Amino acid sequence: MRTQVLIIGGGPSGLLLSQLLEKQGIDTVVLERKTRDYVLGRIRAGILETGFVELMRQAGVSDRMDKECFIHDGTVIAHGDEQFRIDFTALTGTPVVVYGQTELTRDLYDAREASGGKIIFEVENVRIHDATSERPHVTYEKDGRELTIHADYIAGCDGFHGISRQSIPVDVRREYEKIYPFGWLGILSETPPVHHELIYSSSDRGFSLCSMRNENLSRYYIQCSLSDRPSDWSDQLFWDELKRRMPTEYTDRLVTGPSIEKSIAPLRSFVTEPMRWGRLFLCGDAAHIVPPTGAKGLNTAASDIHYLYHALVDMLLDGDAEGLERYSERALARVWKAERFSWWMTSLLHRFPDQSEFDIKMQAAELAFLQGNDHAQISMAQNYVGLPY
Ligand code: RFL
Ligand code: PHB
Repeated sequence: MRTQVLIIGGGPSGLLLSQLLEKQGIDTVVLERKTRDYVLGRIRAGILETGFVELMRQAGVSDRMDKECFIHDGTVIAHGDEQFRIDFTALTGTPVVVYGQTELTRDLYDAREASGGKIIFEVENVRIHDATSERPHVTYEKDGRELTIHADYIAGCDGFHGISRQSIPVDVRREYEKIYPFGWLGILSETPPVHHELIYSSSDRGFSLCSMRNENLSRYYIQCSLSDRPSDWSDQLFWDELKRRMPTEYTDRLVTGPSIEKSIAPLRSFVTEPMRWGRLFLCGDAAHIVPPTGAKGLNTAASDIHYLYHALVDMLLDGDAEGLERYSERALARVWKAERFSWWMTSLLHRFPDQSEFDIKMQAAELAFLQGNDHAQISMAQNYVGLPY
């Protein structure tokens, strides 16, 4: 088989790239290790920058999102019993959009399937060959048979644990990493959200976040120990701990109920450089990870897709290679800013095991400064709603 762009990974990055390219008449094949239902079972991002929403519109897959999403003009930041609101729209002219990664991925799968898109599920042993030559190809196994696809270009959209990044020789790759000494325990529950906007809370007992998917579906997180297992936390224990970490104003209003999903995510910052090796281009979590505190992971994947999509269109339709040549540099310039913001929000709002009394005072002073200073709020809001592409 042969295709113009072979995409490894059928998560949001790979599907969005495939959908955008096919709309321009560029042929793609997507290889996905899992089943569609498995991919849709992963509960992840909830907050989209408007740049992402715009890409979904360009890809022609925004109808349901435009109807069902929620626009958030701001967010609440709480510390102890103090709280303040960052008004994104007043400070930057731009809100953020609440629409779950699960729904967005479902819309992308539906669109690819409706237009006969080639997505091959349950592939194993994907290997990239001759990425630095004019004729790269990929081999994989499906139902016990080995198959080969030749491509002009390969997009590595296979997430943090994928094979694309690992295919780049170690002497070419430079990796930067920070592991945080805690995780997030998240639950999804069919209850109305406690507040119409998100509440990010820093408390003596650790961080918590009240988020949502719709009027009757709430997403809550609490900072937990890396050694915790979801089974250590009954629903009752989770709700009790969440209440202790929220401002008391909200605890009486919190509607609790059975969790329909419960999972723990470790927190990590990670970047690999460069994001290109010959004809292989890395996108999204395959190249970088952020802790979820700034809601930047999926949104940074989207900016990679924006740069790569335009670069591939310029090359394949007009023979202009400039975008591909500069892809890694352009993508990384934005990635590092999202890394900085996510690290900053994480450092500001969590309790660290080795924190001194001084460190805690520094966090409190920084929160007080953010609360009282318009310039600090503008900077936070600009980063949260998304820096320009
Ligand atoms: P994904 O979603 O991991 O998809 C990669 C796909 O590749 C497949 N795959 C392979 N396929 C073929 N061959 C192989 N060898 C393969 N290896 C892997 C996998 O099965 C999978 O289907 O990466 P992608 O597409 O780059 O998307 C990235 C986002 O999923 C991620 O950045 C976000 O979920 C991060 N994130 C958030 N991002 C935001 O922008 N806003 C948020 O509010 C937000 N909240 C979150 C988050 C991530 C979280 N967790 C669980 C880490 C909240 C949480 C709790
Ligand atoms: C979510 O709703 O899952 C969510 C929202 C904001 C974040 C992280 C996760 O910063």
